[in-house]
Amino acid sequence: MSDKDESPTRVPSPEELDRLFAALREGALSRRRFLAAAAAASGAAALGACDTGQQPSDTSSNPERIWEKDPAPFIQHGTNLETPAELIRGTITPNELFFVRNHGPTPEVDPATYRLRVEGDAVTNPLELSLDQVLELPRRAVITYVECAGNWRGFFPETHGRTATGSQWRTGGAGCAEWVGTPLRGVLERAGLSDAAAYVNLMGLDGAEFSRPMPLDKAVDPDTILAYTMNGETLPRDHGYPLRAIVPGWAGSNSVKWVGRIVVSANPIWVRTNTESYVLTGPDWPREQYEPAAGGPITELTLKSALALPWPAQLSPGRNLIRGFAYSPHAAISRVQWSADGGATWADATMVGPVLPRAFTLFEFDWDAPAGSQHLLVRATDEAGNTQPDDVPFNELGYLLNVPVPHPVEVA
Ligand SMILES: Nc1nc2c(c(=O)[nH]1)N[C@H]1C(S)=C(S)[C@@H](COP(=O)(O)O)O[C@H]1N2
Ligand SMILES: [Mo]
Repeated sequence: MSDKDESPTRVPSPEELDRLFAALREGALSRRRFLAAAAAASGAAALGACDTGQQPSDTSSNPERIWEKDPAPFIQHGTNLETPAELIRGTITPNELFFVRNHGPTPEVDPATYRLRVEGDAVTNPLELSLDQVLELPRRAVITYVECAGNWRGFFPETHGRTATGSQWRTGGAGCAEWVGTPLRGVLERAGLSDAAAYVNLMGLDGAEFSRPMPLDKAVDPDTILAYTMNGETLPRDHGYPLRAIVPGWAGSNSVKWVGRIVVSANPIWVRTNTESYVLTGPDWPREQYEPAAGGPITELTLKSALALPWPAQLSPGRNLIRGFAYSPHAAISRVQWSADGGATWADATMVGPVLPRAFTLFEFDWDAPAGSQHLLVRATDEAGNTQPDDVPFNELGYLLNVPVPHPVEVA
């Protein structure tokens, strides 16, 4: 497994990864072997996959056809697919590698009969639009990451000595893409909002009937769009074909997939996803304050940075080029620091590639790794002056964790 004459953190070229995906599709490479090969191409020694205790997937791991995409490269959590962080190698996450957070199986929506309906007590001119009509509306392209509010939840035992309820994601519940669609604002304007309009609920066509309300202010932000392409391709089914919301900087649950209905109301709209889930609960969030929700509904995400290495990683002693990615919902990343001594001393990493607000920003640094069990810490700062905190209060459902978590590295 350890091919020591290769730099252990070499990032696979887009061509290499394309070749692997092509071989996988043609059946020239088994699904089981794909993960090992992809990890080997990134110098990752397939550890990320092995150490989850999960089998690399084969067809039997997608029994009810939960996803359209091939689950092989991913770490699976029920109906969700986590991107192995060592495969993050650019600002843009390829569609094949983009994480999937599904409350049920990916639905098949017929574009011919698809309709987007806009209605509610604060709508003066209820609308029904066909897909063709949506595609004719003004276009806007947005490069932004989408992140599940529960990303990093799997670190709570380490940071707080307690397990939070839900899928135990490490750092791969986020991805960054270029989305093209039409601003939600324009659709709402066509539907004519009354002065009282205050809340907007986006509703999915999946069997889980997933929906998530947001305040009007965010719905009319010019960058909140209804997207129909992802990285230049028709929106993939797993990511919401034919139409999904993209709500930059806010918890992924707001970016409702397979949107079929939009309800605008003068009053707060309470559904499961803003009363029972996607709320901050626990001793630090007194319930009474948020009735009828069990805690404060999550809106904006938190600033984070992560290493593009398997968990745990295996490296050779001596000089290693370490890479990672950072992102903030507030502003562009301005600084990334790293520490190999538990945070006693920090050095600056170098940012590489585009530095865009609300997008993955890549960084790298050289580490002269001593033999033995080591830990690496990274910490990002954004242009708005936010830095990853040393400590955050616990919340029972395990959202928004962003304290720097020591990344285990075996150096041998
Ligand atoms: N209709 C619908 N939309 C949905 C979901 C869902 O299960 N159904 N999951 C949400 C959650 S919790 C997240 S984090 C994002 C994930 O987007 P992705 O699967 O495209 O990565 O989709 C959101 N939109
Ligand atoms: Mo999510």
